[in-house]
Amino acid sequence: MSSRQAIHRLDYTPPSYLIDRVDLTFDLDDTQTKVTSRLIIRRNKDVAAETPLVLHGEELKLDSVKLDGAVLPHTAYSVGENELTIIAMPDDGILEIVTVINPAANTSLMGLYQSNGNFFTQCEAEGFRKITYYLDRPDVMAKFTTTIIADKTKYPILLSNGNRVGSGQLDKNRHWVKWVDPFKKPAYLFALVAGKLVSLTGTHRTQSGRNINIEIYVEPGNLDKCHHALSAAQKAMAWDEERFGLEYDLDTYMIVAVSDFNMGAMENKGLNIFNTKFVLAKPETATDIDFDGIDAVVAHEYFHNWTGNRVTCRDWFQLSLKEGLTVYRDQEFSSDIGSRAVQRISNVRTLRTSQFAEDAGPQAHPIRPDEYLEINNFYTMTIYEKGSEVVRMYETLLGRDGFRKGMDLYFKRHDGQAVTCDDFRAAMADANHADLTQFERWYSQAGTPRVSAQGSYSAEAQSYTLTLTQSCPPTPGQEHKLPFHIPFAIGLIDRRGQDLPLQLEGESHASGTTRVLQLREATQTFTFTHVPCPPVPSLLRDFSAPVVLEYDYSEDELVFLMANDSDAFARWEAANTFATLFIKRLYAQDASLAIQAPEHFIAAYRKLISNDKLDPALIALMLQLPAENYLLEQLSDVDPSRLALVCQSIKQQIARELRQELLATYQKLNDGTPYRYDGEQVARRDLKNVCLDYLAELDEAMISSLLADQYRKADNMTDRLAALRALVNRDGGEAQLADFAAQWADDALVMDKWFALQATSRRKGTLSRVQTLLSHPAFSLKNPNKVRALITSFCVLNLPHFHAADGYGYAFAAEKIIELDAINPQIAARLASCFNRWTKIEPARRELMKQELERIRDQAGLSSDTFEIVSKALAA
Ligand code: B3K
Ligand code: ZN
Repeated sequence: MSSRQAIHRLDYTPPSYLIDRVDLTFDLDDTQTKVTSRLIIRRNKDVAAETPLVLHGEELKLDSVKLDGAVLPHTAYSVGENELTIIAMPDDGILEIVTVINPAANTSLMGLYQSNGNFFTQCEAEGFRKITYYLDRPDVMAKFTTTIIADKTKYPILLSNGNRVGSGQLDKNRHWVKWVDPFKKPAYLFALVAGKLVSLTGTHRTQSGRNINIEIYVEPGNLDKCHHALSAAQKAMAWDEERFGLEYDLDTYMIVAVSDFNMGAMENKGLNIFNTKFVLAKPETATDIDFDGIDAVVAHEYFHNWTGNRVTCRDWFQLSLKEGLTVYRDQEFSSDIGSRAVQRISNVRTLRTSQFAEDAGPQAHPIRPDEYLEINNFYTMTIYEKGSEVVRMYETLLGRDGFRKGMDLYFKRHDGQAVTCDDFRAAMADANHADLTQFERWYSQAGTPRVSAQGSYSAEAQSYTLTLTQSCPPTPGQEHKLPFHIPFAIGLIDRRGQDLPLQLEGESHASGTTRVLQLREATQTFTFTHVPCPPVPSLLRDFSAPVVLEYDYSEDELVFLMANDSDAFARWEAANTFATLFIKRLYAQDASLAIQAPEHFIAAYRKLISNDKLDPALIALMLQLPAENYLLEQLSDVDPSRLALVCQSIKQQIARELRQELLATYQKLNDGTPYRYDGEQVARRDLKNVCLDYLAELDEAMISSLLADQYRKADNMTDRLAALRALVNRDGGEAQLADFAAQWADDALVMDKWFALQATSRRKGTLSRVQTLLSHPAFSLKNPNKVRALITSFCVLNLPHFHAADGYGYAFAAEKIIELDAINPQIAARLASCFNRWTKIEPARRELMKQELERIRDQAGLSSDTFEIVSKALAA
């Protein structure tokens, strides 16, 4: 267990020593892998202090240390729990360190570990120190050479970063392969893979005419599920050349899929390692969402080659420098290869449901945090998703060309360096001669700003005046906030539903129908002239800033915007705002009163379902009620069971009143077309399955057979799973669940879906079924995908069962967090976040949640990962 010492951003000092070259030799063995590391080290001349050389290391058995070829006596170094100190390190020298590690016993999935008998590594953020002693910090960048020695039968494929430069046979059926990475890199980008793997290969020809080999490695039997990932890599390479002028820099780009992995994927130089979930897909096993996810994650990891690898982070506080930027890039990629509007709405929905909650809770932190106990806890929605919104705001403020100029300058200045968020902002400002000083507050202040808007129309002056006022609630350690620089996009719509040309006071003519206002003060007023009639304002178009908008729309105005707004995000937002308003009202009303959604909301939905001019995917998004977790954030002293009941009753009412339209649309779209993953078909399936989801609320034999039919006849997982989900929630779907498990028993990713469906079921007895499933042969607490499928989905998505009034849901979560903490602290800490919003819940349950948090906190030997999450939650 690492010590519970907070690390502070402002304590950063440059490294006292630098490493120019690393030569690694791995002699692979299940329990005794020998790692020989030869480091060419020199003192950092820019640092004055005469310090000893302190190398990081964790859970290592030190075998020997040599300096310039001579074995060092024990008096020349000291070994601590987490470091190796070379007491009198000369100004430069060659250090050779031999350590022995036990990959078979490594359940944390950090460092070198085994999965299904093969070897894999995960080094970000601080996993390299579990392989050998090293200066394991991102600002130490070196050129790596890696030789891997292993049994030839068990491990025919031996991979590492860079180019394969040699191979040969050894005695005892062993062989070796040598890899050289010509680019210097921090240790967190090191990777090694060894095992029995097969590969699908393809090529990409760059704009400058180079041929890149793309190789996707998977376990035998999975080759038929790699084609989508391969085409995703090809699309991503072409897109980055086209949009940002960035080409791949090695001759081979490798992706390896592994089933035991803590997160989605990892951008190791030239050798990306992926969770199987983001590689393996074919229509029978993967849903449309899975296919989208593969496109996004493959692109994300590939894009890191420039934003993360060529230009990396100086220290881990700068994590959003690479993550926010790379998420922005993958979102743009997905928008360009699919529907921009759908992509934007989906991203905003995720941001508001999960990141806004994080920003309002005990773990709130700025996108560039000031301190942490455990860096792995900071791979958060804030760093990634809000980080991406902050990058997007540069584009909104500077325009697409201005943003590109900033990116070009960033690479020109910093290629090969480890830099900070300030360096990125400076490149954007300098390339555009823009003043982005105030913009820095997006990096230093946590919390979601609120912008309240008030409009008034003057018939006499033919003008419309908008007053914007911003504020930001306190967050842990930050009581008072200063005003942000907020790009606020707006349109004005006339009574016929047409966008008005916009002319701000002082301008000589109108330009455009959407304008980005620059809000910098606490309160600012903007006046539009030449406005012929009272307009309906369309505010925060395209969600131009990650803020909460407050504007007192009437229900009529919301219905009007739902039908007329030319901005797809704002149009969806009108439906979302309307639904949120009345759900909150119905939740708060006396429990004995009937739960009835307003008639004109139902009427607006009726029109929407049958609108054949709108993209079906957009209709599908607008027809979905706000997520329960999003609603929970807007309430206090919440009774989660009542909230779930209100949402369910409204769904039933919509299904009853719009039965005819839903059924007609369902039948029209369920036309038996063979499955294809393309934009048009995905959109049609989305809408079809949203209709099905409503219809499943109706207790009718006809609907039962419709669901059973869809389950049976589907030629793809999207439709099959949609039917099964509805069946499981309606009547248990026992027959189909058994059929599904029998068919897919050997496909781990499909079984994850099977576990998740049951964990999120709203039927009685769900917790006890989840507990029984823990002993299912396909379940393992050591596999993060399984934990997420069965346990995390229950705790995060199943509001009524996780928050059962008897507290059994909470006790179950705590027990699993404690059990997991001993196996894999990162996964335990992630799961522990399900208690984050305990102060939002009504007093009786709140007390039960608090007791469980205390039980976890007081557990002997708790990891600093879980301790950090739980102790911060308790401090709320
Ligand atoms: N950079 C990795 C995440 C590493 C997480 C370490 N706990 C994946 C990504 O964001 O692309
Ligand atoms: Zn990333």
